Order: sequence, then C-alpha cells, then structure tokens
Amino acid sequence: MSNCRRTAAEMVSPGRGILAADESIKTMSSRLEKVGIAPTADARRAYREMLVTTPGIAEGISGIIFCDETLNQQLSDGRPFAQATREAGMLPGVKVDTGAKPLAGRPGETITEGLDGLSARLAGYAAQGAAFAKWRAVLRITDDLPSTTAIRANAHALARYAAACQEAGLVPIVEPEVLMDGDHTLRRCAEVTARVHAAVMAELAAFGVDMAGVVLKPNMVVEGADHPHRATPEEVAEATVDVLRALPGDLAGVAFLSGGQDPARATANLAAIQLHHTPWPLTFSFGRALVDPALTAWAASGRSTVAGQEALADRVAANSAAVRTRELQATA
Ligand code: 5MM
Repeated sequence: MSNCRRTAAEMVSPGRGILAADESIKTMSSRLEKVGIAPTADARRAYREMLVTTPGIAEGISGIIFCDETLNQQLSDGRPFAQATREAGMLPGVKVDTGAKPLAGRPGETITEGLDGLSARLAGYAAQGAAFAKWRAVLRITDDLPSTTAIRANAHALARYAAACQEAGLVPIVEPEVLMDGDHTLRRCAEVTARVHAAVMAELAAFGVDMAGVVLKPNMVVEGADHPHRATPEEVAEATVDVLRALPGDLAGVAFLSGGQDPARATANLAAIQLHHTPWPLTFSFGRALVDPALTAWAASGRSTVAGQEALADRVAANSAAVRTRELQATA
C-alpha cells in the first residue's frame, strides 16, 4: 500500500475525525477580536497550543489541519507544532490554498488560488513533517449560481492540487464547499452539491489522482441558513448520502465540514448519516462546530487552558460517539 493510502486510511480510522484549525491569519484574528483577545501572532499560537495539548484528544481526532503560520510556530516548550501533533498521536496537515478570490468574468463567484509554486511549497511542508494538505473551493447558491464555469474552474484547481499533493507524498483533503448562505431548499443544495461532486471527480480522474489516497471534505446537504424550514437529521442524512452515492467506491473516506451549522446540529446530522451503509468511512472535519465552544470558554476564563480544553474535549467526544453510532447502538 502506498504511503498516501496508508495515511488517508489513518485519517478516517474508526471513531476519529479531523480538527480544522487552519483559519487564515485574517479569519483567526477576527475570531479572537470577537471574544475580546488582541489578535497577535502569539495569541493565535497560544490558542492552537491549547487545542493540540488537550488531554486524550487523539482518541477522537486523527489529524489537525493548520495554516502556514502555525506550522512555522512552536509550542511554549519549543517543539514545532507538527512534531507536537505527532507526539500526541495525531497527524499534522496544512492548508495550502491562498484563499478564494473573485473569479474574473463571473461576477459574484470565486476561484481558489494557490497553484503557482505549489509543488515547491508542498515539498517544504513534507520536510516540516506534514502528512496531508487541504484546499477549499467555495461555491455559492443563488437562483442562477453556481455557474458551470465556476464549478469547472474550481474542480480543475482542486484536481491539480490533489495530483501535486500525491506527487509530494501528502494526502490531499479535497474540499468543495457549497455554502449554506441563502434561502434555498434542501433539494436545491442536493442538486448543486451533486453537480459539484461530478465535476470534481471527473477532474480528479483526468489528473490520474489515486482515489484511495484522497479524503473528500464536502458539505452536508442542508437547506440554506435563511430557509424557513429546518430539515431533520434523518432528512439531511438521506439527502446527503443520496448525493454521495455517485462517488467512486475506492475513495479513502469522507470527512464533512460543518459549514456554520451549530455544533449540536452538526453532531446530530453526523450521527444520522452513520445509519446509512456506504463503501467509505464517513467522519467529520469540523472547524467551527468543534472549536467555537473552546474559543469562547478559553477567552471567557481569561485564557484558562483547562476551560478551553474541557470544551474542546466535549465536542470531540460527542462527534467521536456520533461516528460510532451503529457500533454504540449494537452494544446498547
Ligand atoms: C477553519 O476554517 C478553514 C479556513 O478558513 P479561512 O481560510 O477562510 O480562514 C476552513 O477551510 C474550514 O476548514 C472549512 O470551511 C470547514 O470549517 P467549518 O467551520 O465549516 O467546519
């Protein structure tokens, strides 16, 4: 088995998910400011140190995604983040895109950038100890969007990124996010998500990407945040798995993003999804749904490590239990 295949299998190993702590400097700074903390490089470092050193976190977390800044920082004991993450029993990963930028010719849509010089950067991250990488494409739903052009451009970039990752020995997390923003129905989200997946899979195949060395990070199929009716976990699970059925059977696994769902809803939906049988493991790669309570508790307690870590451990335990729903039901 290739290294990428082995790493990908470990990333989606039973009962474990991936922690997305890769907020860009801009996003992390604004989240710190919102909870009353000055957004310095050291505050961002201290916050990530609190997350990584959470006791027992590796039981429910297989890997942590960082941004470039964090990968170049050290914990207070001097260890680089990649080393500390491995020593805690998890794989370190890194976000390698440079963000979603306006897509020329398609007003209101974006293209995720970062392909220039990517191979050299990936080699550098691998030398720093990274095991996997992440690239996020962003698609927005309106009556007319996303356009086929934006879907195709983003799918193409994702595939070039994924092929470059595998050449560098890093597992690509392929994240095509269809945003929850808007008042669209669940059915419309399903239709758009299916179109996006079809385009991404076609481009991955065209670039010869080994699917058994890829972790897909999709949105769940949910209604728009402004839609008046909230779908039940069973409805979300059925619609989500229905869309995923078109994915190739040799894909290493699927790790959902939370997309702005509140933490309890993301966990309930994840648990309901597990009741469906699929050829690939289905787990979580949440950002906000895992870390928001921890950031709030850490800030409200005057940066108490214990308070932040207790809040994170709660969310990790709940989501780890969610992915083990069938096993837990069988033993109940
Ligand atoms: C943690 O946020 C990630 C990076 O965001 P920016 O580059 O925009 O700052 C983001 O890619 C994240 O990994 C995914 O969107 C999933 O996060 P959620 O919160 O949706 O689970």
